Amino acid sequence: MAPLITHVYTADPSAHVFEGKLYVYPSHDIESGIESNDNGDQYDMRDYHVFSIDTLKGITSSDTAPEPPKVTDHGAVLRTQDIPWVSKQLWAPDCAYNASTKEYILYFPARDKSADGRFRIGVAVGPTPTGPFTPDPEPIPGSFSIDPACFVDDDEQAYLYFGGLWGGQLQCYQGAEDGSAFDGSKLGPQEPSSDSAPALHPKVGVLDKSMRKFASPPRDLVLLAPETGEPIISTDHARRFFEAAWMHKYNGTYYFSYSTGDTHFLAYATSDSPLGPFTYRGRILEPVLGWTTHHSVVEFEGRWWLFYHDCELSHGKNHLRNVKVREIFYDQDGNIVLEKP
Ligand code: FUB
Repeated sequence: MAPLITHVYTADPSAHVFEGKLYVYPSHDIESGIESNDNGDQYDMRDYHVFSIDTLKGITSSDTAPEPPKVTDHGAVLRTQDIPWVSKQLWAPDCAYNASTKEYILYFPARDKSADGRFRIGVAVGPTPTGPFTPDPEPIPGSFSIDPACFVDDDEQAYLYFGGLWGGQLQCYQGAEDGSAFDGSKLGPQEPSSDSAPALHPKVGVLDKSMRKFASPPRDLVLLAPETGEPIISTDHARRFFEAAWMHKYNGTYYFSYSTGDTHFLAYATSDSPLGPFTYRGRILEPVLGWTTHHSVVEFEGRWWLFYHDCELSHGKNHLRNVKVREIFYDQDGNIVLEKP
């Protein structure tokens, strides 16, 4: 599959169907000249664009598109300078519809203006899927780390999944799963590393009716190894959570998918509850060109799609990425597979 969007660099695509149309909320990568490091400082994004796609019917197999889908760029809908609490780095966003208030809510992580530049999660609210979005003046109270993904269940209860290691700062909150204690000595590419220490878990917060606040403090979303029934251990880098949380539901089962970071897989785990525990199930995607891998899964026009990114357009520059899409399938046991069973 060729890059979906070629006039700007895009990454971390969160895809949703709103009002019958497919909308993609990605990061907007730019070259700002910051040297690459394991803290992710080179990901120095300053605004968000929203894109829409009327149909994906031209895509006839998993990785070819005789007629590439027409993608509309709705322009920059939110900028760093519009958001009072943000200092820099508008990272991977998501969007959700609040049916009770009839508002679209853009969720985004960014560094705040504190001395250590903590990542927090903000919201911006608008009347349509493309905004205009007005940011709340403060981040979501009690929010921390990166990569928010909002999942609204069939009963309209909304959940916010989030977290990211190393540059995403999740390791700074060890021992305080609700984010109430921050350890600045753990900033940077650090995490627990012992065969007896569990990996750090992603977080989930139950949102209140406004979908702009947590109803209760965030908690660990526990990921279990199927062979032990115990939490995945910290040295299991091929399966431990790193970043890029996403939740979807298929046939009544909750699918939590994520990036394994330094092993570059998109992995998934399943549960019968949106709050877990989740049991590791397998990989959705093998490593792509570029260090990061980040995705979303969405049903559209009766088919299931994986939106993801790689670095084809920039010939492999890790911080200049491009969004792609391919069809995915489920086998008879509910496993995600890339080829039609
Ligand atoms: O785009 C910046 C960061 O890179 C995201 O927040 C991570 O998921 C990774 O894709």
